Amino acid sequence: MMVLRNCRIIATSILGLLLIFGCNDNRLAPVQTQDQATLAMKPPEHPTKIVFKSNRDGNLEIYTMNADGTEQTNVTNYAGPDEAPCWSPGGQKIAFISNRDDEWGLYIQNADGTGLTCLVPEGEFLPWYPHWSADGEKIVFAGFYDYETPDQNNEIFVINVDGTGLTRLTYNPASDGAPCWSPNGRKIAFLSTRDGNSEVYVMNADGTEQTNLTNCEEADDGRPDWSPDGKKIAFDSNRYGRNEIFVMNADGSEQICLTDNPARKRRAAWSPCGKMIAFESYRSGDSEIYVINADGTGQTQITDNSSNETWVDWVRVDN
Ligand SMILES: [Ca+2]
Ligand SMILES: [Ca+2]
Ligand SMILES: [Ca+2]
Ligand SMILES: [Ca+2]
Repeated sequence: MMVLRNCRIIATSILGLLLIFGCNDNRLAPVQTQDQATLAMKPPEHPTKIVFKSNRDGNLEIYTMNADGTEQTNVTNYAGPDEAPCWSPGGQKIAFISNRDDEWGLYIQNADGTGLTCLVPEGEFLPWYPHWSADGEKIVFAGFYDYETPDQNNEIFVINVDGTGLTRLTYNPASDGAPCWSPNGRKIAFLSTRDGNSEVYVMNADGTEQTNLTNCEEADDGRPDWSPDGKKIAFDSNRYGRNEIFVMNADGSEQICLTDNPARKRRAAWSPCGKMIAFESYRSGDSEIYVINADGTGQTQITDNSSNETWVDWVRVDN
């Protein structure tokens, strides 16, 4: 296994420009005329939004915000815990886990908090960790199969967003979780402890060919997230003694560390343009959302609140 460490933390103005103007690759091109300058200052055609969870209002709620940290909005406003949010493609809806009426379920609602529906009730699955497919038609999630039995362990399931077609993908006595669709929908990356500690795996969308990508026996590797072009996977790992953010090729080669400071960092999430990665970090004691360029430069704190801001997902919002 080749493990290359490439830890660079250099503040740059490029990240700030990207955060302000969104994910249009052309915005960093040289501006030579007034017309081009005017064009460069136009608002992005497709703004992006970040979703995360926080306990700032006294219990766990789901929040949305712009990628520069502005307009942080509580979109659940429910007295019970709301967890594990993810965007639908296009940012119109949010899937998340909530405990309502003393039962944990997988819920879907519009991004403004309206239209709440329960997709997967607690039942025998205890759903967790939803992730929406890029075609908008399916959600993959982790859940306990028959979780009230002594040998309970997490498995991965897929369900259509209309509630039909529930399918179990893993059959393994170890914990299987944190599933994430590839952008083309053909693969699912996930975590499993089947080889003795947490590793990032990949499988075909039908559950076949489950393959260990990280192969790092000395460490626990955390939540995978595919780059928008499908070529890279971001994840976190404690292989250097503390949780840092890593990227690797989608076949597991060239595992590179992007961060290097004492604070624990978790749950990487790519930006829609593939140039940045968001994550949670406890650098200031409690957790905040940070953003870093995909090459490890320009680490920037996005939230600033004495509560815990975690579990980030990032989407390009369709008009
Ligand atoms: Ca809540
Ligand atoms: Ca399992
Ligand atoms: Ca590992
Ligand atoms: Ca905080």
